[in-house]
Amino acid sequence: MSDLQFPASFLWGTATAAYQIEGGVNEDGRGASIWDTFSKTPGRVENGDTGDVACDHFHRWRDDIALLKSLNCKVYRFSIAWARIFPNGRGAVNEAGLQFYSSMVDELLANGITPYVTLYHWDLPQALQDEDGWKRRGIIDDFVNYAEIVVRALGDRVKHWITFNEPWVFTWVGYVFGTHAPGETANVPTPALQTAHHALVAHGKTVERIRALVPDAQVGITLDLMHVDPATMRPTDLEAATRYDGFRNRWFLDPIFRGHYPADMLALWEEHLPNIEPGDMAIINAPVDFLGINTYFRVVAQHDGTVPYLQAGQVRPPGEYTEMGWEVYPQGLYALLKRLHSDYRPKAIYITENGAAFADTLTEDGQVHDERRVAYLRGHFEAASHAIRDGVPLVGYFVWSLLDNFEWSFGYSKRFGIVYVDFATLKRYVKDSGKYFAEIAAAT
Ligand code: IFM
Repeated sequence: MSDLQFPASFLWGTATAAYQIEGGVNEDGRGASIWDTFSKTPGRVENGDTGDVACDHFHRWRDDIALLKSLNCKVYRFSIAWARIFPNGRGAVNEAGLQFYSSMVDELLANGITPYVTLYHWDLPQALQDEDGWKRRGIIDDFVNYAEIVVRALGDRVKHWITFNEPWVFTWVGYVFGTHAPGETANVPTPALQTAHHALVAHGKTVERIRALVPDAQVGITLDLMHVDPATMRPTDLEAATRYDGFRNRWFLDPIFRGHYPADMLALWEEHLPNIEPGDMAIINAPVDFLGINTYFRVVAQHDGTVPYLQAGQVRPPGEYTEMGWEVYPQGLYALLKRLHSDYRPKAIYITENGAAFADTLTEDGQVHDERRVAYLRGHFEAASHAIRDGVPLVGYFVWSLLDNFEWSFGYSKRFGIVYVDFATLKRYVKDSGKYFAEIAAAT
């Protein structure tokens, strides 16, 4: 089986997120989230799709956990919908929401699967967005309070916590580019930098709060990171690649691991900086037990004077691309892992998401022969195995995703699952990639 070598302790699993799979949006007292509002706004999501039903995981979670077990998952990463716990973002706790996740945790543990819980995977309660969402500094306390309630309820059994999923995405795409909820746009980076700063401070405070509540907890954050290559060796392109890396990677890594924003980016965005209060950077710099990385592609950057506030854009090298238009480039995963280890020395690294969207076909006998996804996974598993061989403390790998699901503004048009979902019947079919994953997970 090629040259895959993982230590016996390596943790294989899959990842999902609440809004993308749960459905049941009006059940058991759940409040509205920004993704309910956004997806119901005409023109925002392809085909008018919403998460109202999604994969109906809210009703089928026991079967889905059986599926995880059949795939030999040792670990499972899922997120909590804030609006199930606090329908209005804060105030009275909705006990039914806590009970839903508590039962899931029990079922996972009964099946020998360790839960990894993400506290925020983009579905902000709409009530908090009505108060300016992540732009308002007070949201930091709202988040910490929400996290505390969840951790108090589950922390006796859940020992692995991820504060945020991909803060770059929900701040830049939600508050500057406008193609994710809440759909705001700006022609300066300030709203992204301000909302990201609030999320980072909330992260640091939550790390400390979780440790105080659950002394044996492992706490980390998940960042969306990528290897960046320059398009040419011209100085302008080399500098553009450095800026792109600052924009996508270092703006988050530096404060978390070094306690300051990167100096070159502070200079570049001098006129657009967020309000930073005394003590904030030390809070953000709270030691984490692990770094989670979501990584799918590399970026090849070139100088582009037409791109405001960055003067850097992407080129599309020849090669293979997924349905998302993302380059298939496993060498980038190896390079990224090596670089994170040498530059930031996290105690442990998890790949908290990696996978690919391809156009799948369900055969009449219920098979999905997704050989391109199998090849994508094999290439990335090899890169991960080489990184471990070369000293990177990579301890686990969560494939994105368990199920085909609601892919945000693309609706159900992009399939990332290693299990196919027929959205007409909601029936699940394990794809060839699921079978391949199960073999690898069993062999480790
Ligand atoms: O579906 C998303 C997920 O919610 C966050 N990371 C990237 C995935 C694929 O786009």
